[in-house]
Amino acid sequence: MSAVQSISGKGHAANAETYDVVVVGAGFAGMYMLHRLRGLGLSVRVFEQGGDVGGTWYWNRYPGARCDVESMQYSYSFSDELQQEWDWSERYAPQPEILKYANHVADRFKLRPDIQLDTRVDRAAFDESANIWSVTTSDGKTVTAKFVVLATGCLSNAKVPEIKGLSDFKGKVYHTGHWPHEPVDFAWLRVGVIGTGSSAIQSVPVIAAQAKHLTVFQRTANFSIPARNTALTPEERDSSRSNYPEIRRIAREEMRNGIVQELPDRGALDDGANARRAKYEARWAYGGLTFMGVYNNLVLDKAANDTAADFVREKIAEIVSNPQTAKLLQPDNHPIGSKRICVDTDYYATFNRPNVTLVDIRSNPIEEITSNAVRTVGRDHEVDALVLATGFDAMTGSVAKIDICGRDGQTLNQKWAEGPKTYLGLMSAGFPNLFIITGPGSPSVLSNMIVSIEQHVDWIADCVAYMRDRGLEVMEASKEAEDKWVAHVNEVAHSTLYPQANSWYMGANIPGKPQIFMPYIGGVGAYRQICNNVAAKGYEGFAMAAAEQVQKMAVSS
Ligand code: NA7
Repeated sequence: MSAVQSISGKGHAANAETYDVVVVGAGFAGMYMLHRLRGLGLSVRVFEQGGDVGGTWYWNRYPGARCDVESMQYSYSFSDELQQEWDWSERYAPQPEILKYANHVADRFKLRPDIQLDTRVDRAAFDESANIWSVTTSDGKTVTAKFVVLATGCLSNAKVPEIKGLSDFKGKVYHTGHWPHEPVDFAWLRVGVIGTGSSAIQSVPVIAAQAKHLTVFQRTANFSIPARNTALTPEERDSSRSNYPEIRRIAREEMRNGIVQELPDRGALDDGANARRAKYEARWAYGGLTFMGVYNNLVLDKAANDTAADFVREKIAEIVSNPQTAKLLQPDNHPIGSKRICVDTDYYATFNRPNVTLVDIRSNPIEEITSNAVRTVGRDHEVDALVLATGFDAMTGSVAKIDICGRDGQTLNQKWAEGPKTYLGLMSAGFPNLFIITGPGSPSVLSNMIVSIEQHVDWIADCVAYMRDRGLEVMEASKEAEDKWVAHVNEVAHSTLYPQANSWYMGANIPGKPQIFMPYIGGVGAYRQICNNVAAKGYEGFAMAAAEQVQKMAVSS
């Protein structure tokens, strides 16, 4: 039974299918959104560009791909049966297992009948006279819906670099974010990997073990912490499962990044050199993203940050035998943690292998790619296959690919031309009834994504139910609330060291993209509280309309 009975369909093709909600994307966000909306009795259509569910885990199937958040925490919490029955095999789940989990969720909750695969959403246009969205897909069809939810993912628009001659290369070219579904065999091949972000750091050790020779082209060295990945024992799984209510609560409410960890009670300079070193050693031995949680001021105070950065640089020098290679691998142009810290298995040690070469393309840039080589100034590096580990047009790229037209004919791309503007990351003024999951202006990529996805989905579902119960038709972020939020996001970001790096958080990896710090850095706990307070005050900062009546809500301060 449809909750929004008043859809008129006025002005639209008589035969257009009509839904209460269209969801774009069937990754973890889109699947849970579908589940929640169906639970409200709404009619929902999910369009997914890929050939199956799973989103980022469907596309990112490069060798060595795995989550950098521990499995027992990178999982849905909305169903206790689900979290009790699923067995994660390793501390950090490999991509095939996460994809299997996504498929299990789709089957277990019978989501598939409402998901249309292999279908890209090309256009969404809001009809102001009917208060309805028309959504046009790559199969040439148009459907209408009261609400549209963009569950398009933050890291799903793979970025192919504009390097001269790339199309002339005779060998195979792969992008880590768009990896083939068939097995790729690098045995006996000379392989080149361009890029040294998280995807390269995970794949380089695996490719090096297969390839005849591997050449890694590095523009910016990155900080990486050993994962210390290992099989999970039944006891470890049971321990998490029996404590899940508390683990999930702490992740949501008390942690900045949605990952349960011991919270530091002091800054790096409050300890003497020996005590500090002992703490860094302990976290290095423990492994993983929580390294940045040793002290409470590592992303706030450059002097504090330097102590952690120096420690990791020393570790790199200890691991890598060739001093020149070690020096190149030591990051020197950004504070540690200001780019997403990487988590690896044997990355630095891979450069001790006789079949691996590191090429510094910062001081000696790639000039072009020829039919069989990557040409840097004065040298051809011959390769048989190329792996582009060059990242994504993050956070906004997938949204920008859809032609989204809001009030007064304005497109979202026009509105965001100087950087994304949202209220709470959830809505953008001028685009009524259009929600974004983990969009710019929310903690999103700075957090355990599943924690942030569940929070947004629950908030959106509750909001739609609130509107239904009150006969409200249209909801829209107010310009004033949005401006204040954008200023707040910016202010919080600039009180940290994050903006000092040319990161994809800033849009700095895409030529011409406005450089604005996109995610909200205030922490998932504080952010959740803000969103809850907004809802408790009748969706403060949003305008809501019932029939012809528009209630202008007070603007959040
Ligand atoms: P990232 O982290 O954006 O890394 C991309 C890498 O590719 C990075 O080293 C870039 O160097 C390099 N790059 C990008 N364009 C070029 C060109 N044109 N020439 C040479 N090198 C280039 O993407 P990942 O896929 O590794 O990881 C993304 C996130 O996914 C990660 O943070 C995790 O959250 C999961 P640069 O730093 O720009 O000098």
